[in-house]
Amino acid sequence: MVETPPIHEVDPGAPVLGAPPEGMVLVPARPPLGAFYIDEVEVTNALYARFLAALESGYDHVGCREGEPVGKDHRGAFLGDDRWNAPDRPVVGVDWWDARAYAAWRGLRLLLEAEWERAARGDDGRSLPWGTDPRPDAWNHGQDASPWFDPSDGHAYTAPVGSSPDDLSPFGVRDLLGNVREWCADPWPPEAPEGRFRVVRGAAWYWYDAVGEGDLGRRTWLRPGARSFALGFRCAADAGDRRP
Ligand SMILES: [Ca+2]
Ligand SMILES: [Ca+2]
Repeated sequence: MVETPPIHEVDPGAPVLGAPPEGMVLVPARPPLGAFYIDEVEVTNALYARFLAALESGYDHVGCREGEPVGKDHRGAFLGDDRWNAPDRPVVGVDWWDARAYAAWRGLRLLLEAEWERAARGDDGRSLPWGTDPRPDAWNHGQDASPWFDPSDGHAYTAPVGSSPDDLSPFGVRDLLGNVREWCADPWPPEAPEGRFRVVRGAAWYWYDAVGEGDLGRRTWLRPGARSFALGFRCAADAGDRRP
């Protein structure tokens, strides 16, 4: 497993050069995408709790309010449920607005779907992190029959982030295949800039993200206000030098 990364403040107006911010990895440029940094692991409950604490201490998230429903407090839907709330597990029950607000608080942003795709599938467009052969023991997934979760991979529900050593992308990003699905920035359908839905990528520990269904090409979409105990997110930032 990977230790929960510390929080980092990144000035979005400044080019980010050199080594990636701690807790993030660099994905090199491949036109039309520039180089970008991406969280190595899904945003954890520990980090999200720091965002909630900042809100309670008066942090004004005015910069992330465009289009946001009025009065949101950004508290996840399952804060009182011990199955999901260990500090090292991915935060779940957060809607798209929550995810975007958290990213803005860190000085980061949500991933474009194309960036998620590049980070996960690498230069060869692989369907699974290790290639093409299904490996049911290698990632945290569910099953397509009741009770919908599958503990045979070592985890019935969400796993501590980075618990599946082989769910590792060519660039060193963990759990893009499984654990929780992840909000992306993009509206869906893409031709509608203010589309009714937002793109969700990856599979998760629950239900239809069964081992036979889940691969890195999996895309779903949900209304931006949707919350799920199988849905979280991670953050990204431009790597200002656009180096190859
Ligand atoms: Ca599982
Ligand atoms: Ca994931």
